Amino acid sequence: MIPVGLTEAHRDKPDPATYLGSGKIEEIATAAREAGADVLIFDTPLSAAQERNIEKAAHIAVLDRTELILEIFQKRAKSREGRLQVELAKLEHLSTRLVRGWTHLERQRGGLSKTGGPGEKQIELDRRMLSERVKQLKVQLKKLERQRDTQRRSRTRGDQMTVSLVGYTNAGKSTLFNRLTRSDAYVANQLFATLDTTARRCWVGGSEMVVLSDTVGFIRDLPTQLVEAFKSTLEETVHADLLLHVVDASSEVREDQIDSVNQVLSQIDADTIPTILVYNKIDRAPAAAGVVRDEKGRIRSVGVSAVTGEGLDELRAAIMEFAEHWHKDHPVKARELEPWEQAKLEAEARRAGKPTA
Ligand SMILES: Nc1nc2c(ncn2[C@@H]2O[C@H](COP(=O)(O)OP(=O)(O)OP(=O)(O)O)[C@@H](O)[C@H]2O)c(=O)[nH]1
Ligand SMILES: [Mg+2]
Repeated sequence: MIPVGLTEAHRDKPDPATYLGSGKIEEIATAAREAGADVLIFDTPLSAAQERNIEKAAHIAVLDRTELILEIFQKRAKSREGRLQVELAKLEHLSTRLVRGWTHLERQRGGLSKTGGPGEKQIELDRRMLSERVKQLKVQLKKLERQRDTQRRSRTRGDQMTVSLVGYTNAGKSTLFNRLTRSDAYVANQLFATLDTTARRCWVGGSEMVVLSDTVGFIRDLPTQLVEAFKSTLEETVHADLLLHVVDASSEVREDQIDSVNQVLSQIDADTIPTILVYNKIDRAPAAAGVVRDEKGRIRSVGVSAVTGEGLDELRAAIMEFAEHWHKDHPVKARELEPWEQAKLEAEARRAGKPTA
């Protein structure tokens, strides 16, 4: 998709039928025709009726914000689970549209006849096929979810803290993940580069390792259908002992982005998990490296650059501090390690990002 034009419109109250006024729609339609555009994208959710009415008035296809996000997710989805989750979200979205179209038809008929015409039959059929497919998808996803659960249990040995990277899309989570775990998760200057959760062991100090997960990025007004469909991927986050909330410190709207992320976190019941704010990209922001504490001495935020590596030692130390507290609540029987076990642990730590001094 290549953008060919951008228009802003200010209205106190959106028109219930067409969202914008007819003059504005006319203006946009003309601009779109001149630019040779194939589709109009609205950066706001539209009702099914609004979308249809604008399409009719402007003679051009219309996508709303929810549909745009769904399209991008569909492009990015690579794993089987990711593809199924996106398909589910799209169908759930479609079904809300069909239902609306349905009540719209019913209203037109004024409730005069119970036996509908062909329009009604078609919608009924579509709806039945849709709900069949939705059922299938949910069964398949449930199966994958159980596998994921088993994997998670086998990964977390019980004596290792789990840490999840969360944050606005494009904040630099995957870059940080790669840097901390010496891996090569996909990094790109685009929205929703990551759709699947990856987890690796990550060394944070001494012989301490945590399980670090890289997750899907959030965005303002993330469609609820997507949050629903991605629940099992997001579960990884919900089960974490600690969240690193990665923020693009160089963004002018970073505070809004923090709010949006917090909103999604509360949607998935992850807002009570201890969190460190990680201000990333300080190489191009006026933010400082290092730890900021609140008045009680608790860690609030850490400034880092995942690209230059600045602040990463402090970040590891901050995680280590949490890990020490965590171990107090999760004691395991300690015993003296054999030399070969010590060597094995050391090798593991090096693979998990411990620098060779
Ligand atoms: N200057 C600078 N750029 C960074 C830094 N960290 C990440 N980036 C860039 O920011 C862009 C996004 O990075 P990603 O790691 O893919 O971001 P993400 O948070 O994983 O994004 P999603 O997976 O889409 O949610 C890439 O172009 C990175 O190179 C940093 O510390 N400094
Ligand atoms: Mg990513």
